[in-house]
Amino acid sequence: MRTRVGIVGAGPAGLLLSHLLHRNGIESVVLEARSRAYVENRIRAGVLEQPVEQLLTDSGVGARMQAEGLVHEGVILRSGDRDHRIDFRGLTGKHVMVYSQHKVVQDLIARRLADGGTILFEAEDVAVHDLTSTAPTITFTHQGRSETLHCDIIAGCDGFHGVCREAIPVDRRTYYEREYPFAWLGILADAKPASEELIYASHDRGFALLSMRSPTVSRLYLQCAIDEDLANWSDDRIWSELATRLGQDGFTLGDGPITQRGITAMRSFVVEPMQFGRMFLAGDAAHIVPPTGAKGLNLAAADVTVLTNAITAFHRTGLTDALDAYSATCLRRVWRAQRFSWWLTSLLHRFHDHTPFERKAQIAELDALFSSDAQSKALAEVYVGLPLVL
Ligand code: RFL
Ligand code: PHB
Repeated sequence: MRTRVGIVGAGPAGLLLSHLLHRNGIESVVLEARSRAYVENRIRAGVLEQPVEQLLTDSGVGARMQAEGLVHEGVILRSGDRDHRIDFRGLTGKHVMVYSQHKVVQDLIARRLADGGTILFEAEDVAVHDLTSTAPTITFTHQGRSETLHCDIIAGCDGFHGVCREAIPVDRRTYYEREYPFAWLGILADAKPASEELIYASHDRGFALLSMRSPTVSRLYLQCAIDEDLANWSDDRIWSELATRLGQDGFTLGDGPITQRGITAMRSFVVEPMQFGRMFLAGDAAHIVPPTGAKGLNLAAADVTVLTNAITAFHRTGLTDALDAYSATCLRRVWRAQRFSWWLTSLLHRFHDHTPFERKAQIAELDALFSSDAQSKALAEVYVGLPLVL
């Protein structure tokens, strides 16, 4: 088999890249380890920055998002009995869109297939080769047959646990990493969201987040121990802990059947550079942010925008300048999002290794944010989304 761009991974990064390349007349093949049903139902992110919403709309895959997505013009930060609303519209003129990642994935798959694109699901034993040559290859097994995909360029969009990043020789890459001493327990529930806007709550018992997927489906998270056992969390215990941490006079959470639950580790991670020879990493394959800033999916969209531009320039002129600059171009925005996600995580969570002094300083920092338009605006500017290409 031969194609111009071999893409490993049919998450948001790989699918959007394939779609954007197609719009520029560049052919690609996507190889995905999981089944179509699996990737289309994997519950993950829910907040799209305005530039990402715009990208999906402008590239012709935004119709369902515009019909079903929820426009949010602010978020609420809650600390004890104090609320502070970050007014996105007032502070930046922008908003975010609450729309499930798995629907973005469904929309992109439907569109790629309608446009005649090739996505090979359940591709096994995917491996990348000859990365420093001008003719790299990907080997894999599909429907029991061993295949070799010859390409000009490989895009490693295979997420944090994929194979592409690890194919970069150890002495040609640097990992920057931070782990956090807690995790998130997340649920999806058939319950009307108790607030029209997201609530990020800093509480003595730990952080909690109220989010949503639709006017009838709530998405809620609790800070929990890193080695938390889900079996210890009955539905009653989850709802009661959420009510305690999100609770305030006059605020009732409401409840309903929990339809999904899971534990998410919290990590900050970047590989530099995000490229090796003719292979380019995008999305979670190259970087992970803790979910507090809602940046992961959005960063993936920014990376593939830069990569599409670079591949298109190469395709049209034969020049590799933009490809050579890919990593440096992406990393500027990646590190801005890393800093933001780390900072918001540090501000809102309980750290059990904090000294009393550090805890007091954390509360004072929240107080300063709640009292300052300037600080609120700085938060809002990054939350609604920096330009996709900095
Ligand atoms: P993905 O989505 O992990 O897709 C990678 C794909 O590669 C496949 N794969 C392979 N395919 C072939 N061969 C192999 N060897 C392969 N190995 C892996 C995988 O099956 C998969 O289909 O990475 P991508 O495309 O880079 O997208 C990144 C986003 O998924 C991720 O950053 C976000 O979900 C993070 N995230 C959030 N991001 C936001 O922007 N806003 C949010 O509100 C938000 N909330 C979240 C989140 C992530 C969460 N979890 C579960 C980690 C909330 C949570 C709870
Ligand atoms: C979500 O709705 O899943 C969500 C929202 C905001 C975040 C993280 C996750 O910061």
